[in-house]
Amino acid sequence: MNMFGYNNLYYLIFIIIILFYPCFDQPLHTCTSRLCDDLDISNPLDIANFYSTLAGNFEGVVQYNKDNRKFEGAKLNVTIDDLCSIMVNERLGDPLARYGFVISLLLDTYSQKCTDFKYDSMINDLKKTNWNSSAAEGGRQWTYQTCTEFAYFQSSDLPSQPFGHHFPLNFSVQQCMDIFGQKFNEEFIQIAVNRTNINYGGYAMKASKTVFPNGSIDPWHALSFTETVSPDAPAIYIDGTAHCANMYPAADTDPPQLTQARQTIQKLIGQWLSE
Ligand SMILES: *[C@@H]1O[C@H](CO)[C@@H](O)[C@H](O)[C@H]1NC(C)=O
Ligand SMILES: *[C@@H]1O[C@H](CO)[C@@H](O)[C@H](O)[C@H]1NC(C)=O
Ligand SMILES: *[C@@H]1O[C@H](CO)[C@@H](O)[C@H](O)[C@H]1NC(C)=O
Ligand SMILES: *[C@@H]1O[C@H](CO)[C@@H](O)[C@H](O)[C@H]1NC(C)=O
Ligand SMILES: *[C@H]1O[C@@H](CO)[C@H](O)[C@@H](O)[C@@H]1NC(C)=O
Repeated sequence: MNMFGYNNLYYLIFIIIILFYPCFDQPLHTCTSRLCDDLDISNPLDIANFYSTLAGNFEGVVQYNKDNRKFEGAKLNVTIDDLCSIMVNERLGDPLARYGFVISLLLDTYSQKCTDFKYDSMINDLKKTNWNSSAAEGGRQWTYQTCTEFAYFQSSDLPSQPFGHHFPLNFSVQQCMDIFGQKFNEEFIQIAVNRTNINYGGYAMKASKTVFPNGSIDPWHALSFTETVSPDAPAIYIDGTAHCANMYPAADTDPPQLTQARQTIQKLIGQWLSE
């Protein structure tokens, strides 16, 4: 089955027209790759950011799969099923070409003309402290927390994954230093993470009247409690949902286990408030 339920051939023609329509007034190669700039292979930080940005297309879709964030203006309506139906569709060309279709789909979804992979432009954006800058929506704050509390970096160090190995841990460390200052180096971050674990207890955390909900397809669940350790701090591991699914408004399309999780959380909070 394909994304729109049409016959595959019509679907292919439709996709080609949609994707290449903006190309008709420019050289085809600049359009099919849809890069904002030419890639300078002698610039390792651009290369790292290029690979990291491309992988980010998948990371974002997985993290936010089928969530109910529309109410807050979220534009992402592409799902894991959509990406998989493109990646297994041999009519779209070899796997690299299919990856290209995924990238185009995501650019269109976010109303972006091209992939901006320039390291310096990313750093300059994340340095902006004005409340009206795009980094103020959370990108800068989250990055600061990774550099000073968590180090939850999305790196390419895992050996068995398909996105290449060009954005290792030190690429994230480099960003901390370039955005916030040279003192935010690897040693600083390690000390900061140790401090966080001492403050909160890490996996030996002594929490009470706390619920730990997580979704099974949200990669972030790996950092949480997915099994109840203490009866006064239950874990709720929701089968088949993505990041923070239980925190968004309910919808008729929600799977029953998500509805159930919300009810359990509500009951627990009610119980704790009445104690
Ligand atoms: C997803 O959003 C894009 C851009 O906002 C829109 O053009 C497209 O029709 C939407 N697709 C679906 C399946 O809702
Ligand atoms: C954002 O705020 C700054 C400082 O208040 C102002 O100079 C700038 O023009 C604003 N930019 C936009 C895009 O509104
Ligand atoms: C990260 O480490 C790799 C391998 O040791 C090295 O080639 C690269 O230059 C380093 N990158 C940064 C940004 O320090
Ligand atoms: C951080 O904690 C780990 C584990 O307890 C320890 O091995 C490491 O030496 C600590 N590192 C720093 C920089 O304090
Ligand atoms: C569960 O995992 C933790 C650790 O990664 C995240 O911080 C939480 O946001 C997540 N919780 C939900 C509701 O998705």
